[in-house]
Amino acid sequence: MEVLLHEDLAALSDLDEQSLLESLSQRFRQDRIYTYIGDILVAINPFKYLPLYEKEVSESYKYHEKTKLPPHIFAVADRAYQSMLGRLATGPRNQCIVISGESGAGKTESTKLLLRQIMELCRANSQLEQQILQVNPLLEAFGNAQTVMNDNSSRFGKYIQLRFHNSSVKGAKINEYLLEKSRVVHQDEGERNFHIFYCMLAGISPEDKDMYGLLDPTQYRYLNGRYGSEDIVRKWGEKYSEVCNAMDMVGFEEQEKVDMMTILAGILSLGNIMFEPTETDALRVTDKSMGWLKATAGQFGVQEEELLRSLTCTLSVMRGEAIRRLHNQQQAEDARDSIAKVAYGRVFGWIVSKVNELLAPNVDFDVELSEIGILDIFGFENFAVNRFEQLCINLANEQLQYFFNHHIFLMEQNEYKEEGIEWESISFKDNKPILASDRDFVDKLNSKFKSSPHYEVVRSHSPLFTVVHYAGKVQYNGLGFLEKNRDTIPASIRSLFINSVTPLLSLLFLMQKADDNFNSTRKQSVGAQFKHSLAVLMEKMFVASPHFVRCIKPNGSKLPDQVDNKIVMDQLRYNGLLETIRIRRDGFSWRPSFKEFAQRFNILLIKPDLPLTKESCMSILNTTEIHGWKCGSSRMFFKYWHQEELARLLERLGKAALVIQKGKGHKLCLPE
Ligand code: AOV
Ligand code: MG
Repeated sequence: MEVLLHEDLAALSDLDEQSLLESLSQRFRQDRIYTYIGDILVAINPFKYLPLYEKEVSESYKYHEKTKLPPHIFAVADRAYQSMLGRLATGPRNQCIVISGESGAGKTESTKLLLRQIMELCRANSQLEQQILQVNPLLEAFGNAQTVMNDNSSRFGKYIQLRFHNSSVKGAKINEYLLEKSRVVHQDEGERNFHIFYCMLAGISPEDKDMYGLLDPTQYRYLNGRYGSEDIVRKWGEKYSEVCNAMDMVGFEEQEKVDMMTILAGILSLGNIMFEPTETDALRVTDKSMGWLKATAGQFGVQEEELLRSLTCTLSVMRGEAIRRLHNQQQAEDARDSIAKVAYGRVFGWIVSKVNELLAPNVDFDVELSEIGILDIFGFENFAVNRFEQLCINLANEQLQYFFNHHIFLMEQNEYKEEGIEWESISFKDNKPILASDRDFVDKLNSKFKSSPHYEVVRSHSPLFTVVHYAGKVQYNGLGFLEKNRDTIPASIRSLFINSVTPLLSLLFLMQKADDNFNSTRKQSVGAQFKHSLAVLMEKMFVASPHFVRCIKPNGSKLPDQVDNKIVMDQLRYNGLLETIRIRRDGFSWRPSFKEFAQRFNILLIKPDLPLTKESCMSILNTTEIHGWKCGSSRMFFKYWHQEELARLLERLGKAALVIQKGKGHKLCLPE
């Protein structure tokens, strides 16, 4: 049926939930994973290789007309790039591409494809281009891990800002959000630690293995004593060379790499240190793990006694007197785990800042750069046990959904009202209340939110509570929330590392000290910091022109060629896709002010000194064959396809001007 194969769902006259699902799954069964809703791209994860990204395909989507080629992620790249340069119907502006979808829906793969295609579009400086492309494998190795929902799940969020001067890329900047550090010391059933540990163990040469003091992978408690089949190990080995290669390309120095691997080896050894009580109050390291203590001290480049001290007791200063409090077994284990987490977190943070240093645009201070940002966060998650990390991750997704709602529904419909455009309002599920009420999520949740429709009190001995998210209910376990939210490191641990003979390790903790002095005395909680960084991100995104990619997961088993109707329907519903189709079909997604429009298109009337008024806009449009636009009190209202039509007219005019120049003043004729 022709209708079912439609490439742009916003062009369909009437669509209900069921036929939307059928349209998408019918297309999916023919390996057409991409579909437009107006200017929004829906992408269904194929979970298999598709010949969609070859060189020829990439070429064909460069500077193409949207309607001439099937929907594609490369088309989004093209549109963002052309819009940034002001080559489409609007003047040049910063752009952002917002990719959303639940865990395993294909956000990170889409991000990589977008980056690749944008680099293809701006071919300028091949070394910088390679550096930018290598950042992803590097960050993925350290920041991704296998979860039950995705074998390559991003355990951090990232916003990649590509910086351009005119049409060529000049540099890039990565912002990272909330790495899930707890994974270093604990993984639930069916999950793994960060990829880099397995890659390192599989790919390292025997000599290096000795040098770093690495032993058999099954020995390490932080890896749950699990490794992998021969096949998997071979793949990890290959990945390790890729990561090393990426580090070289991006510009890391040999010594920095060695230090990094040594710290990782130290983290693994540290995890094997176990404690037992003695007859006195004191605690001691078990005989069996004395070797691990020694190994850790060696790998971290610190004194063994000092390491032991920071594990077994806390030093505090009271009225000028140093007081030593001995740890019990639990406290010692917590201290061990927090050292591991903080060391790993620092290495990751350092990689990101080093990448930013290496990729910073090398231009004069006064050169104005434009930007395309790509947002790839961790998708919505609902596991058997949901902890502090899941709450933060899901909160970030709420924020994104809000951004989408704001742009697609709120802003647009408000403008219709303000400008007197007749409009039958489309309702959407507003998720703002949940964002407004998260302020003190760690404590007093029950008393505070018991009457909220987005919150459910759970009657249980464990500290459980349920949040009704836009994407479904998730029950969280509050155990460990406070500690994770605080995330402080004892001074003794900091000074332990500052004194390390491993230059990188001491640098990582010196950096923190400088930060602390700078940031006044009050340290923000993890939740507060995260909220703050999200707010900064949103601010940045609100002033750019957004492009949306909505990723959909076809089934819960990571399998190709299978559509689970319930799973897909849930996503269509909570993404608000049906409402999106309606607003794109009936609405006016492009709304330039009279001034903006007249300035840009007065050339169609060949009258450069046209006043920038409503009347001028109308006369410009009356010379074209464009229909269906409306006029408000201060701006014009266009359908999403009008932008392309007008851009095409401009382009034809540009070509015509060339013809005139060549023919020395023949009469104006638009080439077909
Ligand atoms: P995510 O980023 O959305 O999840 P990924 O982008 O990592 O999801 O995709 C998960 C897996 O799906 C990938 O590892 C691929 O195997 C497969 N996949 C995704 N897109 C494609 C594609 N276009 N072609 C072929 N295979 C694909 V998470 O990071 O978990 O939220 O935190
Ligand atoms: Mg991802």
